Amino acid sequence: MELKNKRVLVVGIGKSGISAAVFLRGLGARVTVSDTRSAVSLAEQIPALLDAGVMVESGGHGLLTFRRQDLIVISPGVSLDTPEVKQVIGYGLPVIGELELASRYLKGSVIAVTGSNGKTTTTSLIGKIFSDAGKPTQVGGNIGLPVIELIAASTDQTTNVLEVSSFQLETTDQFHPAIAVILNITPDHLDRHGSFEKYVDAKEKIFANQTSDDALVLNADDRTTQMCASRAKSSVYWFSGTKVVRQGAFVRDGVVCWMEKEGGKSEPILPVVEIGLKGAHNVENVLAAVCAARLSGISADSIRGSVANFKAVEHRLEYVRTSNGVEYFNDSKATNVDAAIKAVASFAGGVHLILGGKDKDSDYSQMTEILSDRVKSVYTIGSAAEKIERQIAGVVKIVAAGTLGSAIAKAAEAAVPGDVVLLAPACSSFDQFENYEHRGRVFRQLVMDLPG
Ligand code: UMA
Repeated sequence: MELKNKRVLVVGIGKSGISAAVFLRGLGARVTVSDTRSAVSLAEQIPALLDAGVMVESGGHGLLTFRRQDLIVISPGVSLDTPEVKQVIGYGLPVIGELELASRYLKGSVIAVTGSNGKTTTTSLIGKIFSDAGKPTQVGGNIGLPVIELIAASTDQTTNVLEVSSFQLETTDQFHPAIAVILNITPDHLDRHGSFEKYVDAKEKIFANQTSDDALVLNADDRTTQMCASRAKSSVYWFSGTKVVRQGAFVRDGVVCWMEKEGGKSEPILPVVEIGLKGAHNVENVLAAVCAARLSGISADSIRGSVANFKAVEHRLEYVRTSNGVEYFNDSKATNVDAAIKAVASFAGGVHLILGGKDKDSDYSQMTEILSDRVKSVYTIGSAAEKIERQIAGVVKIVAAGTLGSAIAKAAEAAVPGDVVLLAPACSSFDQFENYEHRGRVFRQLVMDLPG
């Protein structure tokens, strides 16, 4: 679609919306942005947008603003169920997301990574493997840099490694990665998608436009991703931390191996002990990255070096410090139940676990087994605290801490040398923090301030 002089509305003035608006102005479109936040809370963003020739609507979405457009671009945080969006879709107006818009202009090849957990770590690791191997590489997407920001520097030789969320995938149409990775699919964002089935549908859009020339990398140990294979037109490669797969990456005798073709010869990549990340889920992330790298012709030796040198990403099971013999870990990115279970499973026991935040319609009773196995005490925080306490009652000692500061203080008091204090809250952060990064930074600071 030629966008010069076309009327385009961008919904949401966050990172994605600002990038989209400025980019669209560059294409010569007549751009309006609309946000539910007040002009006061957008005081930092509005002047620059006006300077760029963008019209701004703040304090709510006007239905008339929405109707008078040729194209509507929505930010990932904006639901397709937003009344104004729903209505214009009903009128037949094209509505796409920032990822779709960006991918129409992005040059080079795309490796896209989705999943309920592990996306950021895997995306960063793939990015490192590719750039270490000397390939022109860019990393972006849900990881924090809107894909639109990658367009300017992209060339036909660029590999664009994109972390893509269900929110971004939901509004794609032509998005077409050469390699798509689905790490796992477990319940998350049910408050936004309405049901697990709809969440899975959104995730599956990652391979909707793939052909037999493309590759789809799936987790052989995850029931929901296994079922994706039958709907894919691309070549499917598997990864597994527990069994040998026909075609893909797996662990045998403590060594990560790659099998290019069913019935072929498997190739050792690196011993599992060389992986510098904690937890079985991180072995899966490495296996997925190995698939993407070997499919792109990067040598086993080069992959080995990159993986061995790769350290935990901020807020993902990030080691903070040891104080009085107690280790502190920040997994603020464990924003759903499955991620929190995986985080706890990375430790043999003696865990003091901080849980809570804003609930996402989650079922915390799924944690009971791991709690009774490995956790000494749970410290609850935030608005989900009461629900969590109800759903895990009787399984483990529960301390109603209320705030992160109080939880850390109480855990530090109770923990003995050899124990672990872990922030893996299983909830989003928006009740008490700006976002999960903010929550993780506050955790780190409070832990650094502990005596000892
Ligand atoms: N807004 C409206 N109307 C609405 C809803 C929101 O106007 O109905 C406005 C808000 O007032 C706000 C703006 O939209 O001003 C925010 O837009 P946004 O939530 O899409 O935020 P961005 O800053 O554009 O960040 C988005 C992703 N956010 C979400 O998916 C919620 C970021 O992922 C991503 O890093 C960024 O684009 C760049 O691609 C964050 C995230 O939490 C990290 N992702 C979820 C996750 O990982 O679990 C999916």
